[in-house]
Amino acid sequence: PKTIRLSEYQAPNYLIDTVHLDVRIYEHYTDVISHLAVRANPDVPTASGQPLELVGVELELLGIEQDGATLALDHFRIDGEVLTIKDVPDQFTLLIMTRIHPKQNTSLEGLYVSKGMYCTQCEAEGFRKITYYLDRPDVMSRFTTRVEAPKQAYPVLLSNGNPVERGDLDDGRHYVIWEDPFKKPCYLFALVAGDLSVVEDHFTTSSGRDVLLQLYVEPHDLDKCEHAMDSLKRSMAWDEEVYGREYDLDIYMIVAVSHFNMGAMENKGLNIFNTSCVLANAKTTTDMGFQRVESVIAHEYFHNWSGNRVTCRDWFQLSLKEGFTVFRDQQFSADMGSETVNRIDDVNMLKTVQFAEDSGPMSHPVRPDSYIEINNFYTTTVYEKGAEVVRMIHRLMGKDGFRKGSDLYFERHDGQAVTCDDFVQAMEDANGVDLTLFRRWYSQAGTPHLKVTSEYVSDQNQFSITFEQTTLPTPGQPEKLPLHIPVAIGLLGADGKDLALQLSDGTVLDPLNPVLELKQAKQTFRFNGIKEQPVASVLRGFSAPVKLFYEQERAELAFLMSHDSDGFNRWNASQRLTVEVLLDLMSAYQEQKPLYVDSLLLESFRALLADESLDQAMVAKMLELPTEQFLAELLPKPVQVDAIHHAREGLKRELACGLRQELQQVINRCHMDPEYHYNVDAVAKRSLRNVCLAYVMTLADDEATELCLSQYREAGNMTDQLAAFRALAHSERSEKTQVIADFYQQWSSEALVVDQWFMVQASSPQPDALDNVQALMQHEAFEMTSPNKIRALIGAFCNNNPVNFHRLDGAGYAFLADQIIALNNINPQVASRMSTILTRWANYDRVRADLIKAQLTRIKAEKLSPDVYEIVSKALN
Ligand code: HT7
Ligand code: ZN
Repeated sequence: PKTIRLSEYQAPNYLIDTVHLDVRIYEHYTDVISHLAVRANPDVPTASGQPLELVGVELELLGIEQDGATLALDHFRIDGEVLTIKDVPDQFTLLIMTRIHPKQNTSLEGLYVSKGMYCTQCEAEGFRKITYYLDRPDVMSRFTTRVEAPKQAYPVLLSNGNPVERGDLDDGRHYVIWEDPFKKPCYLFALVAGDLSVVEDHFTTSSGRDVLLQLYVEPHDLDKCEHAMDSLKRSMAWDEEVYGREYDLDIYMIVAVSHFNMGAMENKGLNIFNTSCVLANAKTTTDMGFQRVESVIAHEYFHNWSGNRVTCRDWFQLSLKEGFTVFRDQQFSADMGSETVNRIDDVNMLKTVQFAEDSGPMSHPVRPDSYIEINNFYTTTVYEKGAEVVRMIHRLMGKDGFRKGSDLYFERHDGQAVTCDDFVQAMEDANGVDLTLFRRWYSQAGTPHLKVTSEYVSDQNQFSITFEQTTLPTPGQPEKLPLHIPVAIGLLGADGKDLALQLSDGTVLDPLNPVLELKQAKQTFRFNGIKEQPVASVLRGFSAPVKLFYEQERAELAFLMSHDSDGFNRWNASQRLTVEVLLDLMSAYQEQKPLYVDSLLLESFRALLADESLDQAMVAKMLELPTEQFLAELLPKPVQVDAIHHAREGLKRELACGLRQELQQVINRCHMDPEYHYNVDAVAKRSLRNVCLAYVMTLADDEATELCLSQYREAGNMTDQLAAFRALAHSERSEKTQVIADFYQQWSSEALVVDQWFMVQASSPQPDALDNVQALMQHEAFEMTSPNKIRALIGAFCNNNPVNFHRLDGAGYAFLADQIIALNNINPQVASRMSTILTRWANYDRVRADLIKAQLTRIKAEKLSPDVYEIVSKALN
């Protein structure tokens, strides 16, 4: 497979001004007739006279006409995926007729069929599976699409833009013509044909235009649309208010499909969503599910500006639209709910998944330099680290400065395909600042380590703090340079209040946003006028995506835990204290000594449970122990798989034992409400109750079991029912067999609940988990062609069940390798995502590392898709 490099980017020789697509759906195949208006690119002096090269994958070419005349065989040639047309004039039309077989397309790219519904997925390079085209984001065209299909089976025919004509044809067929007035790259093209029900609403934009909102779903999902529709209207209003961005078409459509490789896709005016990211109601969806729907709806909507109106020049610039849009959806979620809790969740995920990616063989910069398969670069580095980079710009520019920059960016580049550098340039120009050094965040891979030391000199009333930044080498980048790192900071006095911050050079830090800007490998800042030994709260709000190393006493952590004015660092202090205690327990486990839990943690948790004045969502977060995956990433390597697991389980039990009464009081106080409401307080109450329930059930006595069973039976919503179900299913109690069967029976007709059922069983810590997963692969509800089912069963086992996946006999690894080999032929994108799990072998002990490498070698010996090949070969390098 060929490596594509950013350094080799060349503007296209030809542009396509208009595209008329005629898509005719028949029982066994689909014909696509594409009419293109092509011209040589005036910005490329050498373009004129060059052959035209279009790409196509798995297409049957039926014929080509140039300027109305059939193209003779000696005027074009097909070489692999490239259709080359020689001797073309500077301006001409092309008519290309191709035949495709969507029903056989299990890759879920291009045009495919999901539960009888035709739908498309063109990002990143799926359009080439529909017709020959210049399938690259810097070729932007005006699209008209005619969709034709049998009317009874496919009454709904959709594409981008506005419907301009529809009619009936012979043989029970019908058609609809759609016109998209905006130029777009083909990755934003979409088409849907199916038998769908629709929910409608309206939104009036700030300039008074009426927008028709439509949500298309299968008829039995009509009762799960309200939350998505409300979220959409909130997103539209928010983007007007916070970014001044108005929606630009008369119609905004969302279609829910069950077979989908990712969460959703922002096709212009016709978003296509994985059912899991759009459908929600109290009975079938957890609070976390509601949150996910809200944020994905917002994310795709925000792409209308950050991605569609201003798009990417090439796929190396993916973070231009994804990092910025994730940042925007994070801001939106923070505004809709609790800013602190959202930040905690986002940072937890970054530290667990992105930090792991950044220290492995797939480590790459936010703007990658090269790729074999672009689908492999829809990564947490491009998305989440990319969002952190935008967040740092926001912090450095301030809210108003950032808005000035984004206004300039949208105005300057509307209708263009641009680069990450253009984004930074707009921020610089709007604010009159120089971000030259900051740009390194886009090109340098790896997570910087930030070592912090501090000293208080009482007779000088001075507190000094020193930062040393280093970044370890990553593949292809042996040398690393210092980065521009904003470090938000606070110093707490003995009363727990923030002290005024003045540097020794006289600079007074903004009390609302105190930030130190690091630009060198080592830097010291001295604060004057500090009359008492302070406790430092460093990297507030996780102001930069770095690994912080700052030794603080346990008592200081407990102090921050109860006094820090920064909610994020309050939580972080509790995590750091918990990790310290877990380290004690890991040593005890390894030395086969009794587990002893530091009373400082126990008493801090007791105080948290008792204090009703605290934000209850935050209390729930502080009580949640770091996951085994988080600890695996955080602690020194090789990962102590078993010690982590047993220490964590032991700590849960010890805390449950020591705090049983308090836990039960919280459970009583946070009683289940008969009616479900999705709002900040209700979500907080449920989360706190269910964290406490999980603690109590670790004791697995009769009383705890009865508590879970009654919650399981009486819960009026999925959040409470699933929490009780999980606690029972993960226990050793014999009652669980009946509960597992009962849950399936109750929910077998709700695919998304069945996914939860698979997930809970796959993540069970009990030693029979792998046997159960293997048996569930044969279950009537499991489908190897459904990414949701694969993620729910195989993904949950391999990602969320470390102690069973990393079994010392290697059975977990062999199981995953079998599935990757099978999936490689069915759905390469999903197969390659699964194979990234095996790239972390170097983090494990010799025995496990060798077992993982043996499976990678076994996979590599197969005939692989470029997707899986890239991951496996880089992992073995
Ligand atoms: N922009 C979308 C990316 C996406 C995608 C990429 C590769 C293969 C399938 C895909 N489905 C959607 C989603 C987003 O970030 O909004
Ligand atoms: Zn996106």
